[in-house]
Amino acid sequence: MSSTISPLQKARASYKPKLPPALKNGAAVIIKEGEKTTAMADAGRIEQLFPKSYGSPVITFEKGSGAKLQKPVNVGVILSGGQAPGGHNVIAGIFDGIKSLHPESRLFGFIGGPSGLVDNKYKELTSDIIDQYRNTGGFDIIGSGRTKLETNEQFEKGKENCLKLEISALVVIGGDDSNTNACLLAEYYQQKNVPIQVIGCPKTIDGDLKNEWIETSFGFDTACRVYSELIGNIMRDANSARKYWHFIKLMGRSASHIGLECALQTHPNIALISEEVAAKKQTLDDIVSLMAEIVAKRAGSGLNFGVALIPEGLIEFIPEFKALISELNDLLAHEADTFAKLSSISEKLVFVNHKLSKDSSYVFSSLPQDIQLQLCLDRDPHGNVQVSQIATEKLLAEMVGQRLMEWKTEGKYKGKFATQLHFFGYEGRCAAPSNFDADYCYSLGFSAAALIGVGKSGYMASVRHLTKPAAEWAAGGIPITMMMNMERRHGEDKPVIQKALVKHEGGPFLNFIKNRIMWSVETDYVYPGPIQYFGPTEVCDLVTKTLELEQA
Ligand code: FBP
Repeated sequence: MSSTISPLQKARASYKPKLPPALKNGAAVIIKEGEKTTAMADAGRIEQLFPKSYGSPVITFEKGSGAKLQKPVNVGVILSGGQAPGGHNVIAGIFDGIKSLHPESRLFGFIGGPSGLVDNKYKELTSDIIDQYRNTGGFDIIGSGRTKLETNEQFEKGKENCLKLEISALVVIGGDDSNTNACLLAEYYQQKNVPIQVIGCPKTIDGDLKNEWIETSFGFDTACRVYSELIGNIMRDANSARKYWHFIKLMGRSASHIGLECALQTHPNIALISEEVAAKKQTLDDIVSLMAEIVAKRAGSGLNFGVALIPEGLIEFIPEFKALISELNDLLAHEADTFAKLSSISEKLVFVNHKLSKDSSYVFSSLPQDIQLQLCLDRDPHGNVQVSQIATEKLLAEMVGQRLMEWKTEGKYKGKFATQLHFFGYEGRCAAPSNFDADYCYSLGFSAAALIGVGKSGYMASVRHLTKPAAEWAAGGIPITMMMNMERRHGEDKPVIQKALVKHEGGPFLNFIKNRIMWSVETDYVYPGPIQYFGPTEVCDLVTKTLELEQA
């Protein structure tokens, strides 16, 4: 922790996050259990793979106090994957929650993500440490990492390290893949009668870990507010200078929730939604034409400027690229050694190109070399393409520029097209959590503690009714297997939590399509400004447009 803290950080340290009513008296709760559950899809396979965890009921915490623990509990916590605003408040919530179960309970943070558990790198998180991090952004209290916890050897090492510290419960704070692995770990320990509970918490700025029970992942709210502030600032510049088209790529890996939310907050002239591209089977050429038409139309009204939002994962949703990436994933998984041994870039690209099917090779060959290379970069430990490293905004700006040149030659377009390129991702991942994320995260951590208190494992902490004031929030736990289906990863079928993509029939998307034509031709920009932490509730206690419209 730095020796100097900003005035805002100092003032923010005393913010007391709000809790759902059922947790107001502490984490010793009374629970209500629902019916036996199934899985999102492929129920038979999931049941086979998770015989102990499959079918567990949904748990709701009820108002009133349950029994406190007779003995203190030692808990381990892991931050997994990309940073998301509010992680420190989840940890503070776990800490305060387990102390309310028994004042001598202890919290250990595994350092640097899941690898900390395997390599026994940890630090005890005492109240002095926790107090310095309350309501702050970042994951720096213990660090995060992308190591995949999936082998029995790792599970065994984790067991040994936990038992040495007398840890009887682990909380994994992560996205869909990390929570999938938390469930594998929970199942393994239950099958081997290892007395360690495993609880997950839904984290990711991408907003794609959500379903009926998990209304949103934490960090999405704050990250989208930061990006929307920046987009609004750029819009005001674009509208003042009137000479640039700004192509802005927005983080969010696969789903376009971030792009959609930012579009709803700021009203850009163009916002591409990957899921729509996939549904309409739009080719790269279709997308370029669509964008060029909007540029030309605005130019026709003398508006040679604009703002276009491009979701990070777009390329994976364009059908011809989807097929190419899937072939590349399998190819690079199976031929990793040969590929690594090739010394020059051109040798690597030729090797890959020769192994591709005719159609994919055609698409691959049509791309600039830098994009070809970006598509062949190392996958992340979960087998995903690292889409944040693919310069889609550059590719599109160049292709739209070329299309407009052609139209100019044909006399169809007379405007000017100068671009500025941006990529917003890291700017928002560690921002100080908004009031919403500060409250939500603390409540998630507290719920995780409550689930530990009632002896549950293989559950994800859940806080619902989020568009209402916290005084009406409902908290509980959802069996992780309930959110799973089978998907192809690294060339194999694996059980994973189903990713939530943008729904075409959902309120946020319907609201967007109702307005986008007007936004494209007019300059109807909204300037949201920075997140407000102090002041009237109507500016400080907002929820995302996505949540509002989903629950409307
Ligand atoms: P998680 O799914 O782990 O929360 O990561 C989110 C994310 O920010 C994505 O939006 C982005 O594609 C990725 O992480 C970038 O990861 P890294 O910083 O490791 O390159």
